[in-house]
This record gives sequence, structure tokens and C-alpha cells, in this order.
Amino acid sequence: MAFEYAPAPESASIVDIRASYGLFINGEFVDSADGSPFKTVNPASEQVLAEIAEAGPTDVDRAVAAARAAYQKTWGPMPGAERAKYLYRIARIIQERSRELAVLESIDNGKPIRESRDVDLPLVAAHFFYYAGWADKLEYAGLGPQPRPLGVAAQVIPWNFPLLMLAWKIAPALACGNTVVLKPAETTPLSALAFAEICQQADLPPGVVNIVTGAGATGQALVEHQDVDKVAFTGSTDVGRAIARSVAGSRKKVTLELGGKAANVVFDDAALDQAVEGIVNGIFFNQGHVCCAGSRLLVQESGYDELLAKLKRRMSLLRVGDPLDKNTDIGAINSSAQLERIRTLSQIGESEGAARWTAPCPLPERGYWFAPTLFTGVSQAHRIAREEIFGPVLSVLTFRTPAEAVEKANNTPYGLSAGVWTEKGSRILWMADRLRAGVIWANTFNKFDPTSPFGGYKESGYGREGGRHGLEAYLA
Ligand code: TAP
Repeated sequence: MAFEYAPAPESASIVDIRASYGLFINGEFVDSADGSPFKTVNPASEQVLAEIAEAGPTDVDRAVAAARAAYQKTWGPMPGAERAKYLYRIARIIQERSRELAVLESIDNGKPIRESRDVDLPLVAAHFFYYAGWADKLEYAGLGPQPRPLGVAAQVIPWNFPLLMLAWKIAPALACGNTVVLKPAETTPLSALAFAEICQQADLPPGVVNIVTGAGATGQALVEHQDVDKVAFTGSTDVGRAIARSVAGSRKKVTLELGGKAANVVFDDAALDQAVEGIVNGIFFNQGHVCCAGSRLLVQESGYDELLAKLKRRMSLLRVGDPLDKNTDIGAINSSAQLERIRTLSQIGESEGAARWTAPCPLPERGYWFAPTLFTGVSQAHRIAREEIFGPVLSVLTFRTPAEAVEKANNTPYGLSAGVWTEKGSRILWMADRLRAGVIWANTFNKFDPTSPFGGYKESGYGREGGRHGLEAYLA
């Protein structure tokens, strides 16, 4: 039986969303020269939150010129110890404003406040603190005696962790002495614009950080700009491929963080209750809008019935609804387009013969929602086992031997992450040696830390973000 909870909504009064926002270029909010404004909506209510300027090619050009000038005149020549002070200041302001930023992120993205407050925001601040520490120690990073910044970095990020992806991109770039032009996703620009205000508050020299809002065309104009030295992209494999093609043969250095279809492998000797928590966290955290989500559950046949029963019981307790309610486990799907994609792939799962089970839970009437769902009887050829759904949908497959588990886990074009659940330490090491994924979690899932590198193999992209490895992407 599920307990009833009284609503515990976080107040939205702490955020002050303006009716309209300009572009952040050279330290100021400015009007767009050649784009047409668009609207950002709250996915939980479909209400328009604000009108956002779209950066056209002239605006992108202005932003890159501002970043170039700042690189040459202020940020590039500045000693690392001085740059570190700015990064520390930004980190402290993020901590001071973390409640406001968490609420803003949940309103614009749809993610539960518990996650934005307890996961996203602490990690955002931690990334700035961590890379602030590196800014005056770059010559000891093992990347040569005098590593140099690359220059102007063009950075394009997705909508699933708007402020966290911004931190992953901007903190190492700035610590290494680069300047940046960043494009947030069309559906989640507000926290990046709040970050622009934080740059002003921290007295960051003008032009060091520039934010150009817009959709794919703005991103394309940015990464293809002639005066950019580095391209850092997080998003879908299709767009990543197009970017790799467009910069091929140029001097631009590129890192791509793309999609995933991670296997979460559970052996019959695993602590099952703990594994169930890890499976739920692996696929339902952030509505499953997670590139490293454990979207393929591989269960050892001998433990299948017991695990499935426990998993369904646990899924029935998940609360879907108001992202600002502190009881909420699963918030709103970020956009109607993404909801449509999740629905379509789920229907394909059914029509290809997999059995669908959806947790019995009421969904709000307005907004974009999808109840936690799992598919059993999934074969490796099914599209729901191969394609990234990027939603709260789990595909369950089985295996008998460790070798079969490895074979099935690696049978994917992606290679971003994987999980292993077993009591046996030797088996964890055996599996970790054989799984082709950038990150492998053992008896846990979705653990992040700024000191730890993150990135993929195969179609999940190349380059690493985070840790000492993350510096390499921004130094020559
Ligand atoms: P995309 O459609 O690839 O969009 C990512 C970003 O690129 C957005 O800002 C997008 O703009 C922009 N963009 C679109 N077309 C572009 C082009 N031709 N040139 C340059 N920029 C362009 O992905 P998404 O739907 O936002 O995010 C979901 C995908 O990202 C998933 O596949 C997920 O796995 C992946 N992802 C990967 C990671 C890591 S770390 N590997 C992390 C998060 C997400 P608009 O959105 O404004 O149109």
C-alpha cells in the first residue's frame, strides 16, 4: 500500500523570471541583430515563461569577436592564480543562489526539485570549485611543462542537465585560460541566462563568457564559425556526426559527448533490494533524460522472477507530478517533441512483440507526462533495445552466463556507461575489463564527481570531461 503524502511544494517566489531576455555578449545583455525571438515554456504546465532572443549569424559573429578580444586582452594573459579567484567567486555565488537556481531549473526543465536541489546544483558548484583549483597548477597536470589555452571555445549543450552541462563545459575552459561562447538548448535557456547574471555579479571581465540563445541553426552557426579554436558538444549522435563532418579538416579541436544505451547487469547473487534502487535510479532519474541512463536491464535468468516482482513493486511507489513538490520522484518530460518520441518508441516496442507494463499512477492533466514503464520479452533486435528512448522506459533482457552478459551488453553502437550488480568482487573486475563503456559503476549507478573523467566509446563520442582528463580538451 502506498502512503498518501500531503503536498510539499517549494515556493517559486524566489525566482524572478523576466518577460524577455536578450543575448549575453561582451558582458551585457543585448538585443539580437538578426534572429526572431522564441518562447520557453514550463513543461509541467505548458505556460510560457519568457521570450528569448534568437542569435543569428551576425550575433554569433559578435559573440565570437567579443570572446576573441577577451582572450587576447584580459583572460589569456591573466595568471592562473587570478583566473582561479574568479572561478572560486562564481562557485560561491552559485552556492549562495543555489535554491533560486534549483527552482529555476525545475521550472524550465521539468525535473523534480529534489534532484535539481540535491544533485544538479551541488555538482555545478563542485565543478567550478574543482577547476578553480587547477587554474594555477596546469603545468603539473601531466600535459607538458607549459600547456597553453586553445583560444575561443564554441560550446553547445542539451536540455537534460542545462546548468550542469554548462558547468562541465565552462569551468575547465576558463580554468585553462580559454574564453567561451555557449549555446544552451532552445527549451532550457533560463539557467544559462541566470549564469550570465552571475558572471556580471562576479565581475568577470567582459567577453570571457558569452551566451547565445537559439535553436539548432544558432548552434550550427557557432560551431562552423571561422574564428573558433575549439568545439565542445553534448547532444545526440546525429548532430555530433554532422558537427564532426563540418569541422573535419579545420584547425578546430573537438570533443563530442553523445548518446548511450547503457546495460545495467544484475547477477543472481546481487543484493536485490539494493539493485532495485540502482535500477530505478539508473532509468527513472531525471525522467530518463540521461545519456548514461541504465536503459537496458540485463538480468540473470535464475534471479529474474524475484527481481522483476521487486522492481514492479518499487515502480508502483514512484510519484509522478509537480516538479516543485518535494515528494515528486518523476517530473515532466521536457518538451512535447520529446514526449512524442518516447510514445512512438514505446508503441514500436509493443508492435515488435515486447510486453509493456506501466506503473499504475495518476498523471496531471496539463503538461507533458509519461508514467514509468518497463518492457519484458525484449530481444536484442528490438528497436527499444537498440535506440536511445531518452525517457522513463526500461527494456528488460535476460542472460545465463557472465560471458553472455558481456556479449549482450556490448551489442550496441554506443559505449558510454554500464552497471554491474554482484556480491563477487572478482566478477566485477572481470566484467569491467570486458565491458566497452567509458564509465562502469559497480553496485551503484549514476554517481558523478568533478574529479572523475566521463565520456564515451564508439558512437557515444570522443574526449573526456571532468577530472584531470577534462583539462586536456582545453589545452595545447
Ligand atoms: P541535440 O538535438 O543533438 O541537441 C543538442 C544541442 O545541439 C542543442 O543545443 C541543440 O539545439 C543543438 N543543435 C541542434 N542541431 C545542431 C547543429 N546542426 N549544429 C550545432 N548544434 C545543434 O540533442 P538533444 O535532443 O538536445 O539532447 C538529447 C541527446 O543528447 C541524447 O541523445 C543524449 O544522449 C545526448 N546527451 C549526451 C550527453 C553526454 S554527456 N554524452 C549528455 C546529455 C545528453 P536546440 O536543442 O536548441 O535545437
